[in-house]
Amino acid sequence: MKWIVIFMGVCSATAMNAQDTLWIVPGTFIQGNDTMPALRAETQASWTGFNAVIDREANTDASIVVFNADSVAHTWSTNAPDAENVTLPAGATVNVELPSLPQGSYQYFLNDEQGKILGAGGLLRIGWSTETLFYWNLREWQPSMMELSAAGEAIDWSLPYVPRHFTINERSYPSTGDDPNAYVAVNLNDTCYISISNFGHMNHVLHFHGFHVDIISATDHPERVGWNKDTVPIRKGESLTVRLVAFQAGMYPVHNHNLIAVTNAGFYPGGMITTINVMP
Ligand SMILES: [Cu+2]
Repeated sequence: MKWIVIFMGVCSATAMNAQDTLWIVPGTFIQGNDTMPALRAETQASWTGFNAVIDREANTDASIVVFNADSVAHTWSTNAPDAENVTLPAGATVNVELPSLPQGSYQYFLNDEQGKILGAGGLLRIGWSTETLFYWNLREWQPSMMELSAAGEAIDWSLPYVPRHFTINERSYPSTGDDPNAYVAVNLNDTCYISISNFGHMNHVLHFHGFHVDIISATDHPERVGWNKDTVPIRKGESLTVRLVAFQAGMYPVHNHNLIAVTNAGFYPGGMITTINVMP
């Protein structure tokens, strides 16, 4: 029986990114002139600044080992239906159950206030294997709020929320072009899938130039599955999957339709902009 389990483990490792351990790591996030205390869910024990993606098979119970390398406890959760909170004590290793889910895109995150604000959490992709896949982890960052939260202060959510940075996979434009998961490079007539998740504290809306995408899954709006749109809203906490059929060659921007979200510390262009590059 043990051998069967080991064999299955090896098999799933050859599919996508069968990450079996995550580290919750504190560090420093630098954007422009802003240096922010931050947290990440890393694929390794040391800080890189990028949140890991978890891939799992569809309709299968799964788990992941999470090591909380921070000096305070955090709370793990996901946006799966009926998700439960799991306490991650400081310095502890916890085996977290992942629910059996249909194919789609979801998110895992830290559900305590400090964990949410300091930005640990990533895509939970379910049921994808050989498809051409990209992912966009959407977040905003308000340095003053992060400083307060890192110091253990409670956040007054009635105050204005004025983020200075807007990122896709922890990068803002033009650095989004350096990320092979954010920059969609495909060949003419390829079909690809993009997992998008909003980890921020505000709603976002993305505008695709050149293409209408098909909504394949949406955690908060299942009625939108099957829609074919060039503008896709993603509510805070929502995850969705879109399918893009690259029927024409060229370079096409994808950008947040909210103008504040395409700036870096107030300067345009920046923030949540990436590119679809279809090579002939
Ligand atoms: Cu546009």
